[in-house]
Amino acid sequence: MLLEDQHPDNKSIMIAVLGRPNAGKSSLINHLLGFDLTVVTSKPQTTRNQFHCNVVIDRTEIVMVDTPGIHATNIEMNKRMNHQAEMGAEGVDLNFVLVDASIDPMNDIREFKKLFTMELSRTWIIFTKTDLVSDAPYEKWFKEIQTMIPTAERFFAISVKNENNIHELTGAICDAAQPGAHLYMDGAASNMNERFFAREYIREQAFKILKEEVPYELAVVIDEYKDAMKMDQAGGSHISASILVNRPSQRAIVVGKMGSNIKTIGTEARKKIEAMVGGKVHLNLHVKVSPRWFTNNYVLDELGLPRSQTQARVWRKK
Ligand SMILES: Nc1nc2c(ncn2[C@@H]2O[C@H](COP(=O)(O)OP(=O)(O)OP(=O)(O)O)[C@@H](O)[C@H]2O)c(=O)[nH]1
Ligand SMILES: [Mg+2]
Repeated sequence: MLLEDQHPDNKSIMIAVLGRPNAGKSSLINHLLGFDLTVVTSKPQTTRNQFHCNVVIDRTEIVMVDTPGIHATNIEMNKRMNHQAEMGAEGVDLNFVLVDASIDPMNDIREFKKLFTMELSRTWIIFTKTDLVSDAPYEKWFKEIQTMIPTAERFFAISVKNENNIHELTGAICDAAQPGAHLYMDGAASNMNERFFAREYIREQAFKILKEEVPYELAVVIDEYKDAMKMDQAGGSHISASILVNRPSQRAIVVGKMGSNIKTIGTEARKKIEAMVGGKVHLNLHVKVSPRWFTNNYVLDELGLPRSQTQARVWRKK
């Protein structure tokens, strides 16, 4: 479709969805999309990259930028995750700062403010998980937040579990959208491709079944992606992926007794990838020990986590 062919009543808005790890950013995005595009788990630091998640309601295109939760860290990968969140907020029309209402929200927002170094443009504060809170002083919290984030213009107290204020939030987003062309004229759900989401869905299953530090010292890289549609290939798509771990003992945990863990990860991820591509998928998983992969530039680049410009300058000076 050509730009000039777009409907004259089209509206559009781009929103960065920001906050601390586990605040409910990806859950809210999936809820507004109406399907599970981005990965949600009960563990903090699930989202590692910033990317667009798009939905069109009536004639309004809403582009939500999912971002990693901002956290204090000395680990190279995690610094780059924080940088991804700041990149996600660049040039957007509106920021949502999500705050979990169920655990010490004011402490959470102070930490966020300390670690998020960018100036926030127009911002709405979204208190999340209100189903877990019986009575909370949202108005008072919001007033205090405004002293830290002067661009915070309003707040919503929501829950994706019981739909509290979701309808109101959706209406307010559509009202805030400005007349203009849709960015994704072909109706694409994301700026990331199926290869990216295949990687995410494999990692999601690993995050769900593995405990303690293993999920954080694990990454997935796609070694081969043969798309049945593109190659006109009967019998489905073929995907080979490596699950990288830091230590040999973690390899044994990921594989599990008689291969039980890797089998579950593979089966569950395959089902989700098949639903995404709308066809049969053959998924081969390998577990590889790659010591300290989370400090390795090549691996981090492959994972879509480039170093920040400030880091790059420091590196070049040496
Ligand atoms: N009870 C309740 N739980 C919620 C709600 N929203 C999210 N959660 C849960 O909170 C946990 C974290 O949700 P995510 O959406 O992954 O949080 P996130 O902010 O994207 O986390 P990171 O990607 O790690 O930064 C999951 O277990 C969700 O099911 C809610 O409205 N109510
Ligand atoms: Mg997330």
